[in-house]
Amino acid sequence: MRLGIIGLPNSGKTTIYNALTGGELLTSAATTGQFEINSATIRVPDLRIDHLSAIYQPRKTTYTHITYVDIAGLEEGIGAGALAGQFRNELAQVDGFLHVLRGFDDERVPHPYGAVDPARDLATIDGEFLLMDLLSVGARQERIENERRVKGKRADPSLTDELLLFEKLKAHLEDEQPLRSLRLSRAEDKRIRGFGFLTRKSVLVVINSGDGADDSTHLLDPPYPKAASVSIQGALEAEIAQLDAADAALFMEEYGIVELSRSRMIRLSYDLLGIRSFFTAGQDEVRAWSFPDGATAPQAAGVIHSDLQRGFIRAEVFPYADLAELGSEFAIKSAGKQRLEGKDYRVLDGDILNIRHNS
Ligand SMILES: Nc1nc2c(ncn2[C@@H]2O[C@H](COP(=O)(O)OP(=O)(O)OP(=O)(O)O)[C@@H](O)[C@H]2O)c(=O)[nH]1
Ligand SMILES: [Mg+2]
Repeated sequence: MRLGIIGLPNSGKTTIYNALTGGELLTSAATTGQFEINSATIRVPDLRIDHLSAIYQPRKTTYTHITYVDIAGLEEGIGAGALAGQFRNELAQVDGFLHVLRGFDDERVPHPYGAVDPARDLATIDGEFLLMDLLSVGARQERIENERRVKGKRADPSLTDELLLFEKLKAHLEDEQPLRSLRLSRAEDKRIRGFGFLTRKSVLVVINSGDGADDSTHLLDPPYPKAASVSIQGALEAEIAQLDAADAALFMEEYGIVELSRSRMIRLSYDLLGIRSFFTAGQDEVRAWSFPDGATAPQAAGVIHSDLQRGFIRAEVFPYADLAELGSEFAIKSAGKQRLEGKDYRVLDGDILNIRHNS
């Protein structure tokens, strides 16, 4: 899973990226501002895994991961500018966005529009993305119409449906609504997935609120679905991310920080993407696996290994919540809480699975 970090110049994208990843990338003060992309894969903190690890005492503990990509250089006008194609490619490839809005005031750091105004900045980039999607929709429509003209009756009949669907997308975008708020059938959604429309992707709005700012004052809820918001003292958390655990604890105490926004941000971005986790647990390894919401037991088994999906017989299942309550796998089994599930079972977030299979 890849999340792209976007936002206006000097909003603090690289700072937030550093806070998330503990990286030591140079912030814009020292880079050229050219097209530049950095990415880092980090583990998703999960208290359930910590707890499972304490119960099973495995040789190895494995968390799920998420990749953050720092995409520099987003500005008003990019939608129609010279780099638009290359930019759109990068943006289209991520699974969702982390949209950084500048909330901090600092005379030494110029704001592209002069004054701090997170709501305006959100609307600006949302507007650019609408425009980029509108251009992609138009380009596709043109291609379809060309094909129909050239091939006449030999043209694929499904192109007519596609043209209708794209008319619908266009009308919605022209109404200045992001595609994430357009209701589509499952088939329609699948049909447009490959186009990577920017306004259809989930977005976590992150307000970089500045030092000592009261977290709650800057919260800004985006006016569309598949979105959430969170605020963070970016510069401060980026510094803390460089410290070892003991120093970080001291630092947090000194500044009166109870909880870092970092973990909340990672969890929120994970949830926003609609990803769920199931676990496998034993003496060798306790491990979290991500799967898409709604996956069946064989599909979940396939996340572990394709052989397990092919040879799937049944899954032994019990929920993490039961284990947390009863304390051990032995107690789960004694209480009759372990179930045997077949091919149609839809795996739930927090299920602990043992796959029985033919090898
Ligand atoms: N005072 C203050 N300065 C910050 C904060 N966050 C970032 N900065 C500073 O703002 C400047 C820009 O931050 P970056 O993280 O480089 O911003 P960016 O969005 O990556 O910028 P570009 O990559 O050029 O688009 C740097 O000098 C940071 O040190 C903050 O919370 N408070
Ligand atoms: Mg940057």
